[in-house]
Amino acid sequence: MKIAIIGDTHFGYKRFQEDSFSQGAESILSAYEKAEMIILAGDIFDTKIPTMETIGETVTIFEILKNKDWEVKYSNDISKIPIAAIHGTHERRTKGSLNPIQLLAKMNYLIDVDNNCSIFDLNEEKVCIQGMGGVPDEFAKNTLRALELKPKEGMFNILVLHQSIKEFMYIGEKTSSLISLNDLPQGFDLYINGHIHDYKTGLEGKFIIPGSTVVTQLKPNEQGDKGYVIYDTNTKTHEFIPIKTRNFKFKELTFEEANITDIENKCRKTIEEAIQQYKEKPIIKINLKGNLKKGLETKDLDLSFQKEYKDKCFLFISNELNSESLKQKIDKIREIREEKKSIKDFGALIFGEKLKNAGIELNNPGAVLDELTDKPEQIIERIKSQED
Ligand SMILES: [Mn+2]
Repeated sequence: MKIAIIGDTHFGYKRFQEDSFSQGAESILSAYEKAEMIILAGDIFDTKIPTMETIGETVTIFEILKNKDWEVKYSNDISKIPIAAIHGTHERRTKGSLNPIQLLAKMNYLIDVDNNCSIFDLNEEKVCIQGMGGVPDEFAKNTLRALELKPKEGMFNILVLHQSIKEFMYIGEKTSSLISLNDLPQGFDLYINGHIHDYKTGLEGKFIIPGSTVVTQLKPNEQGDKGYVIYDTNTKTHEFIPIKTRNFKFKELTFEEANITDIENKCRKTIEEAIQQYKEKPIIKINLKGNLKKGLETKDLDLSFQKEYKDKCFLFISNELNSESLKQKIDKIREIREEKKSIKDFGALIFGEKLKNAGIELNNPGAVLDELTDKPEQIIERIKSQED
């Protein structure tokens, strides 16, 4: 079976809304031509409650998929088209609320494989797809364990995730709470992961990250080709299919005792080179680092020259000059935030212990605590209905 694997399309992403639709659609429609089924690895939409316009635009793209006479059949309901998906972290809503992937499933545009084992047939071949929709990274390990996902005998088994994975993070990113490849349930023939926005593979081709189809984070790792993957279950090999995307240039400029004109000139040079290099209005992100000449302050910097380029590129300049003290401030905020995070974990731990003492065993007390903080009325409703 030839399976197209498409990552984060982020339909409706505000900053580059048109790109999100045109580039996502290009991947989906190319997959429609080339593959026998499609897997979407989460963050199809950019938000958990997309606008009507975004839903409308997305439905228009998915509607085309219904035109094909798909040979691959969904075993539970052969009238459905073989598009499997999970929700990503951007689409995650609390239990009981309808997320946009569940909405598309209700509209028969796809099959939601979150916590669900779905079997797809192509003649004699059976492919079983199981998924875990995106959860906050600190809950990933427990949620994965609680689902107890196991491959099914006599089939080609695929697990679809949408998480940060320790082995694929960059230097400087915090990895201690992340799941690693070793935490994955054993025995699947193929692991697919969304969430990470550049194409990557691991486990000798058994772990595939297709990457996003649109630039959203303005990070250096988003400069590479964007596209999707076609995996062949017979040869157990895959191919990355690049799509036409808006070019993205990331540049870090470091200064030492710089004056204002130095900075402007270097910025202009970078911008003009990128405009020259790429024909169609590129995205340019410049990070200014280092320090200014003594006596000058960050506020003396005039970046109004940016306006001159507004028709030629999408320009983002981030000013981190003289940021020694600023950096310390950021570190402090980060520290507090991380502390908060661990307090949350700690809270889940105490909560779990208290419940245990009361004779209640929960697989994932963190998720219940999450629901309690996110949507307390829902839990209260549930308790009330049990009291009645
Ligand atoms: Mn994403």
